[in-house]
Amino acid sequence: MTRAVSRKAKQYSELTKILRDPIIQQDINTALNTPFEVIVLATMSAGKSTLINALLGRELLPSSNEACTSRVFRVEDDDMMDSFEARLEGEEHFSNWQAASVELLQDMNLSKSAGVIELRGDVPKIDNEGGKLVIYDTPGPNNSRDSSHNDITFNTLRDGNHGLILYVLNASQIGVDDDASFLRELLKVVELRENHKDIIFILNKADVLDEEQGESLTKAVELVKSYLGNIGFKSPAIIPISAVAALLARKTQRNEKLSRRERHILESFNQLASIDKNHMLDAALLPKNKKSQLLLSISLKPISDLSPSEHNESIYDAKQLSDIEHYSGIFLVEELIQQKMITDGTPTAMANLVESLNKHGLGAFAGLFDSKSAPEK
Ligand SMILES: Nc1nc2c(ncn2[C@@H]2O[C@H](COP(=O)(O)OP(=O)(O)OP(=O)(O)O)[C@@H](O)[C@H]2O)c(=O)[nH]1
Ligand SMILES: [Mg+2]
Repeated sequence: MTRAVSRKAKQYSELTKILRDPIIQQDINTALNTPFEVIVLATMSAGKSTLINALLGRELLPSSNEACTSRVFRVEDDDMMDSFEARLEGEEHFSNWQAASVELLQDMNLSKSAGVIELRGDVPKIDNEGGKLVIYDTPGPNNSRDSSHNDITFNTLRDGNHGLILYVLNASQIGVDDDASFLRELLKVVELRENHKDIIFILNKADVLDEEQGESLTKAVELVKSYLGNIGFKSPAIIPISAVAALLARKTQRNEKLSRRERHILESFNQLASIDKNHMLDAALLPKNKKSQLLLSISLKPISDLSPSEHNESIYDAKQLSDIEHYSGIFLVEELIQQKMITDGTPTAMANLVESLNKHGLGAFAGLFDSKSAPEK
């Protein structure tokens, strides 16, 4: 062992003793749990809430084909929780945490107070590495019946510090006026503020395109690329997905009951997935190396289990449901979020950690967390 390595090993062991102090522990936990914030934006009914529900693997956020979300929902990922809880910000304080259900969240969404609705629980496919994932659902700002939606969404965007913006486009309405004006406003905010790091465009409802009728997904992605380019988004990353396909597959994995209509839709996704499960992923537009690296990570992931309940009534096996998830394109969105958390979130969390060590007069240990000087295994 070189002298430098033995010095570091000694420092690690000294640090372990100091770390038993509960105040220091709490500060370090806070630093390591630095939020990595993802904000989901789109005009009304593009599928923001459905996409987030797909990421949660269950139906919680209210969604409908009319103007729906009327306030900001803040979802905090907690890897240690096995169910979701929700609370509502009132005039003076938050309500108590309650077990989350779609009914409770619908009531909260309709309640008069204007505060944020908070949710916490485990976002199943994302590990809180490099920070703690926080996802914001926002109201579509183009609601002519309620102009407050525009203010709510833009204030959340301007005030936030978002590691990633997911902008959802509706494949059945590419290039409509409301969307173009929202995108122009978004571009202004992004250009003015340094706290918005990256945008990924999600082409949702890609399942509505009928390839046999000449509605090619690859062409739709090209169309979106030139549409975004004309607005001023150069070299956009565009990921086609079907949030509904992902959500229905995951609800079935969890043994949640589907309506007759949902079962019917799921069966159509099952058939599409069995013909070509890579349809969405192939059409995704990302830098070539990045895309092959993401696809490789996806191919190495294990198949999600079905809910262990003996009464899992699904007519599909675990492989079929995993193929529908794969077909939906959701894995690419999840892998991108996860990698972004690691590459962008980790340095922030480490900087916060070093700051908190300095605050406790432990600056001498900061070098242990600098990847360049840490001893190799
Ligand atoms: N075919 C299809 N329909 C979808 C998909 N995702 C969402 N939808 C439907 O689109 C409608 C609107 O979805 P929401 O998730 O409520 O949309 P939103 O963007 O949250 O809308 P607001 O909250 O009003 O801004 C619902 O009826 C969804 O079932 C999809 O991938 N494919
Ligand atoms: Mg919504």
